[in-house]
Amino acid sequence: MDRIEKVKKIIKENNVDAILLNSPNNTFYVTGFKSSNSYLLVTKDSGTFYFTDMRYFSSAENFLHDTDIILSVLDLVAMDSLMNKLGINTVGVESDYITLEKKKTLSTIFKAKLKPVDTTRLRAIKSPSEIASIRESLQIAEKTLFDLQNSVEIGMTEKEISKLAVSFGLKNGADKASFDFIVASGLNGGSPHWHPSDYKIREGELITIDLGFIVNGYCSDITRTFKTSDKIDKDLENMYNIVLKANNAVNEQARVGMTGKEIDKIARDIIEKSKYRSYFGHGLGHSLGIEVHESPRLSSADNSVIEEGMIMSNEPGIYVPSLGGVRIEDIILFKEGKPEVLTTFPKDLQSIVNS
Ligand SMILES: [Mn+2]
Repeated sequence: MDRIEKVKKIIKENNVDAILLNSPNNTFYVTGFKSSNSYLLVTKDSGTFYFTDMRYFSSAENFLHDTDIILSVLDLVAMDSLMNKLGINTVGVESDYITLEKKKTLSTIFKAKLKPVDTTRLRAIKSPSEIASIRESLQIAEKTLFDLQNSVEIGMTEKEISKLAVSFGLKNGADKASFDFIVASGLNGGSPHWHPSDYKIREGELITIDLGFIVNGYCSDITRTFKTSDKIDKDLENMYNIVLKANNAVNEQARVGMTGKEIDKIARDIIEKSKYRSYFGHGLGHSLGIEVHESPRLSSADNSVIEEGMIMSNEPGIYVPSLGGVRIEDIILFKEGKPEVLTTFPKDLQSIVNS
C-alpha cells in the first residue's frame, strides 16, 4: 500500500479530518525526506502538505518536486489558516510522540481540535525495498561478527571489543551503529543490558555480543553468545543449549495470525521448564526498521496480531548473576505465513577467539 494511503487508513479508523505527523521517523517514512524538524499534514481528500524549516527547505524542494506533496516553510500560524481553509475541524496527532508541552503550543495556535491517535503500527508492515535494506544491514552486522571472530583475543576489554565492532561495521559499509552495543563477558553476561566495561575477557567464559548498524536508513540487530575458549563449563553449555532450543522453536513454530503473546510463549515455555525458569526477564522480541525497536512486540503483554510482511527479532535469553548469561537473537520476516530467518550467522556455540 502507498504510504500516504496507510496514513489515510488511520484517518478513517480514528474518525478525524486529517493527521499531522511530526516524528522525524514517520515523516521520513511517508515522504522519504529526512528532516529533524518537519510536519506532514495528510488530509482525507484535500491533499498532503509538508512543512519544514529553512535549514532543510531547498533540499526538500528538490526532493519533493516530482510528488503531489505541497511544500511550505514551517509556520504554525500559516498551518492553522490552511487547516481552516480546508475545513479541518479535528486533526490527529501522534500519541506516542507529541509531548504535553507541544500539544499545549499547538492547541493555543490551532482552531482545529487535536486528537491523539496511535500511529505506532504505521510502519509495521515492510515493503520489498525496506526488506532489502534490512537484509543489507544484517549482512553488514554478520560480516562484523565474523571479523570480530578473527580479531578478539583473551585480555581485550569489553570496551575495546565494542569499539572494534563499530569500526568493522563502518568499514563493511554501514552508515552508523544502530544502538550502543552490548559486550558482556563472564558474570557481566548475567545482566541483559550490560554496558561494555574495562573488564578484560578471560578463558572459559561466555561472552554476549549484541550489535547492529544503519544502512539506507534501516536498522539491523543481532546477538550471538560465544565462548572465549574451547574449554567451557558444562553448566554454561547447558544454559546455551536451552536458549538455542527456545530460539529455534520460535523460528519453526511462529505463524502469521498468532499474537505477540503467543509467540513469546513458545520460547518462554521451554525456558520455564528448565532449571533457569525465572531467568528470562524480558520480552522475546520487537519489530525493527527505521528505528531499532518498533511496534509490535513479542512479549507476554502484547496482544497484537502478527501479519505478513512484519520483521521481528527472536531473542530469548537466560541471565544468572552468579553464572553469566546467554542471548541468541535472530531476525525473522513473516512471509507466506511463517518465519523466513534473515540472520544466517551460525548458532552452534563457537569460540570468539580464533585458535
Ligand atoms: Mn534486539
